[in-house]
Amino acid sequence: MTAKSVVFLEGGGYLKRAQPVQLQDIFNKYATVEKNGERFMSPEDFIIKYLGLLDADNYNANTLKLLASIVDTSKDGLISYPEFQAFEGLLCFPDALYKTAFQLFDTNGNGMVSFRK
Ligand SMILES: [Ca+2]
Repeated sequence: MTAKSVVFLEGGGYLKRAQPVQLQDIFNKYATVEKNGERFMSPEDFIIKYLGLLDADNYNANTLKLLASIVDTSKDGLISYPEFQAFEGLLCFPDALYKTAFQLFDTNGNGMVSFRK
């Protein structure tokens, strides 16, 4: 595997499932967008600040969009608390995590991911 994929899979300890109350606190801490009284995370809030997956000063906008779209199931460009919660739940299942990681690296959509050995 490439160094990048290892970073994603380990992901700074976020695999530990948070309790609902903590989860709401975590979400509010990172959510910078407010719309109609509801808080949302922007793709930057979620991918860069929360997950720390990309370098804040030097990231690919397409990669950011791709990563955020996995969680943004309503495809409105913002991550709501229910979407965030669903993602946290998803990460409890290693298979789902690998599938997500696979989709991330299968950027040309051919179902194949090539890792240099
Ligand atoms: Ca959304």
